[in-house]
Amino acid sequence: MDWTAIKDRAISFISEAAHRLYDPAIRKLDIETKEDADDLVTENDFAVQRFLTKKIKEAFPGHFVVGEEGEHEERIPEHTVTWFIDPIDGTTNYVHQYMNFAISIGIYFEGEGKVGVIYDVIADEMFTAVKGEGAYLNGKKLLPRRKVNFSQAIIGFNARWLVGRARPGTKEVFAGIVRDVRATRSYGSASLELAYIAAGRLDAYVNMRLSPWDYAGAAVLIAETGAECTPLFRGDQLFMESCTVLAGEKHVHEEILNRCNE
Ligand code: 2AM
Ligand code: CA
Ligand code: CA
Ligand code: CA
Repeated sequence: MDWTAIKDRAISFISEAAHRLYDPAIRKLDIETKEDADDLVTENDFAVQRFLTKKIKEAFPGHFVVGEEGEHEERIPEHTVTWFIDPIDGTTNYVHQYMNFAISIGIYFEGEGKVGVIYDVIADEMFTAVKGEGAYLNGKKLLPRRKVNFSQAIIGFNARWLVGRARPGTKEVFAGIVRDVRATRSYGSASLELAYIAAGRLDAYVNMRLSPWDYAGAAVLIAETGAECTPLFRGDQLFMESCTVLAGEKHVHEEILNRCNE
């Protein structure tokens, strides 16, 4: 399989899809809520999902698509190339801030991440990776992550979720982590925050509950820069329905993992 060619197609699908998100005037149309009053979705989430799915199915009829705004009943067939797509990652930002939202694609085969493409529409930053070929930002190769001292680490997380969805004891552990690192950040788009680890802008990112389309693409970028992406709790498994996620430069990742699993 020519993963580089498939990556180039993914880039062109995303670039085309992004056009419908450029106009701030249409972004607030038809806002609905999902699980709770703060879990937003817009008509454009569905429109981008439909557009990408159509493009993928036309170009690669045998491939399987799993997307946030799609139907999920079907099991992923074995030996099938699977595209995990998040049509808008950071919908709250899309609605309220009109920055820091992305279109994310991760392409997997036989359980392995092969391609990751994440596009920050407003910043015009295209993060791409093909397994074994390195990770890139707007065509420029990202350097392998070098060791970061914990006391100098910048970590990203959503404070509201860390408090609201923590397991017993986790809040206290995180209070210690927040004290010991250099700074914390929260951008509100998991795929971008994870891509920032590959780009060296964040040294770790934690989320108490993500779905595969949130991190599938970024996990390929992260692996290509020698960083780690795992569940936060030992024994959990990525790519289940929803999962905790801890990604980071190896040393920082290990420190957080150890503290959370003691
Ligand atoms: P979304 O915008 O595609 O829903 C916000 O901290 C980040 O978590 C976003 O990347 C958001 O993706 C993701 N997320 C995953 N599940 C969510 C949920 N139930 N409610 C809000 N954000 C969610
Ligand atoms: Ca959502
Ligand atoms: Ca998402
Ligand atoms: Ca989404």
